[in-house]
Amino acid sequence: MKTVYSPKHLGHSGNVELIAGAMVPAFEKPSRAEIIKARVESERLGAIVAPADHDLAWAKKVHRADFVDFLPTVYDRWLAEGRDGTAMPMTWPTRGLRGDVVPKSTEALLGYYSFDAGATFVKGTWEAIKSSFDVALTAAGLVKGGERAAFALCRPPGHHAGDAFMGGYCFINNAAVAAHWFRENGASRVSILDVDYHHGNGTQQIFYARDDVQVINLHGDPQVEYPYFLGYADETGEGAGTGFNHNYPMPFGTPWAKWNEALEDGCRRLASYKPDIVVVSLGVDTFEKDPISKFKLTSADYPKIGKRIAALGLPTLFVMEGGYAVDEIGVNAVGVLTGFEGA
Ligand code: OKP
Ligand code: ZN
Repeated sequence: MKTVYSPKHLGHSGNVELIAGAMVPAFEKPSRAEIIKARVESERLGAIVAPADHDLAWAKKVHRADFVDFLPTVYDRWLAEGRDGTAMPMTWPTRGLRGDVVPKSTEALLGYYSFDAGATFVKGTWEAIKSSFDVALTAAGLVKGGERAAFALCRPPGHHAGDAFMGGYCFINNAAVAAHWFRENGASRVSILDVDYHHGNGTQQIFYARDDVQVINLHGDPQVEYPYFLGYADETGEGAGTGFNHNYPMPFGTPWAKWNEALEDGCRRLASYKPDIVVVSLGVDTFEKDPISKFKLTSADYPKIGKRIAALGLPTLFVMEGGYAVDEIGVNAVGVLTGFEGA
């Protein structure tokens, strides 16, 4: 399968994050995508192609327009307020505060448009966000054009970003944008299968009331794992979307055998929905050595994930999400793809 990749992600670099009370270099760093790209090459997965420029109107189909328009302005506003380094919010309009009024200061706007401090900006961040969006839509175009599968090597990731909020390293929800694009380009039904360790709260929120995009999420139990405030099994959709959202929260320490039971159940629900396209939110932070996650999958398990997804027999778009064990991220992510191809 072809991989879509852009070096423009490299400018989203040098930012710090707040984790467990300390400022540290962000775990979501450029080497992640570079190592995956190198593995795509050494495994001869297929051609690596550059993305084409796409209109942000496609982002505004799943995100609020004012949110999308804010993103390119963030870092210049931050500098204009006399700051430098990493831009991040520190105040949020939670219960008891005015979440209905758009503020003016950059820090306040960052809080208004975020659910945590984890979507941080440096000078090259917007260009990286835009390239990640272009990568997803270019790869979607390959699948619509008849390829059985394509790999969108997106960075930054997207699945935590919702209609008008960013967070958790995510800004534009690349998988959601692509899923909706398929809906407007010939697909009647699209399934999103999110195998990242963290619940894809943004993807769930975007499609929660829709019956034309099914969302299936396998992840760490939100009672104890980020993003904490969404991802429970009783969240099954609302209105017309009732019955089209499926969550599989799992405890710390979950090994392949247990995780695979959830994958099987998710794939069974997916197949019975009879989608025209599958969009896989591909995170490999389920890995036993991931520095911020607590599942126990091994490198030998990733090809099995790809093989199971291939058995669905559907056109498939893989969209890169998380994975922070950088030394093994290429082996694990590309392992899913070669497992798919070999099946
Ligand atoms: C993004 B993706 C909790 C820290 C959480 C944010 C993690 C974002 C993961 N102790 N930090 O889903 O891989
Ligand atoms: Zn994750």
